Amino acid sequence: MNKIKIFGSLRSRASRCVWAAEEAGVAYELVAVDTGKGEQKAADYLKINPNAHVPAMQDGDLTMFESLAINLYIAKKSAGPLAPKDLREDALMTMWSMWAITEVERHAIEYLLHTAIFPPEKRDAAAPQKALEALEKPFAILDATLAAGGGCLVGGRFTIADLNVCAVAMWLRSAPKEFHAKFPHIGAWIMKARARPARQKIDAGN
Ligand SMILES: N[C@@H](CCC(=O)N[C@@H](CS)C(=O)NCC(=O)O)C(=O)O
Repeated sequence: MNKIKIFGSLRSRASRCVWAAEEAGVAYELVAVDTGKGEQKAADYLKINPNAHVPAMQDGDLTMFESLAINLYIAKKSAGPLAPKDLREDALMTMWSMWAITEVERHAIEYLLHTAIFPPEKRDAAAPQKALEALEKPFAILDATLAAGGGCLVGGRFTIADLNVCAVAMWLRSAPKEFHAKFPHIGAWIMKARARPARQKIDAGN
């Protein structure tokens, strides 16, 4: 089987795609694009991802951007347990992936920017609390869904829906324990996901 190419680094959202490829058993090559050096703006890379972001993915003549869409593709390419087994599961896995990006990621990134990424002088002291408040509603929905689904989002097994949502929810790992205490099912689900051999490989390489 030809290797798919994943562009980026394990310190970027490309790690989500590497995690998916490892879980799915899809052969891949991680092609280094270092955003710290501005390599996402190089003319050759812009032909692959005109958004000047990582990750991007190439499989033969298919080129994709958007990490969670790439992951849905990787799961379906593998046709294993990570992938939807029918149209209904496909619909739900797409729904959860879009939900993670629209309802969770924008607040999670605000939290990270103002607690870790921005230099201290650029941080807004009120932003982390505001982000956590905005996350209460989506996290309550996620927590209740996991409680009802036996610790999984779709189909009673670990799927690309869990991986995609978890990869985003993990960004809140440094949030205060009072925040996490409100969502015990999310905490248990993230711990289980982190213990998966495919995820451990990513964390070890990071
Ligand atoms: N929605 C995109 C976001 C991609 C994104 O913003 N990637 C970051 C790295 S994690 C990036 O390329 N940053 C460099 C830049 O924006 O110049 C996805 O999930 O793939």
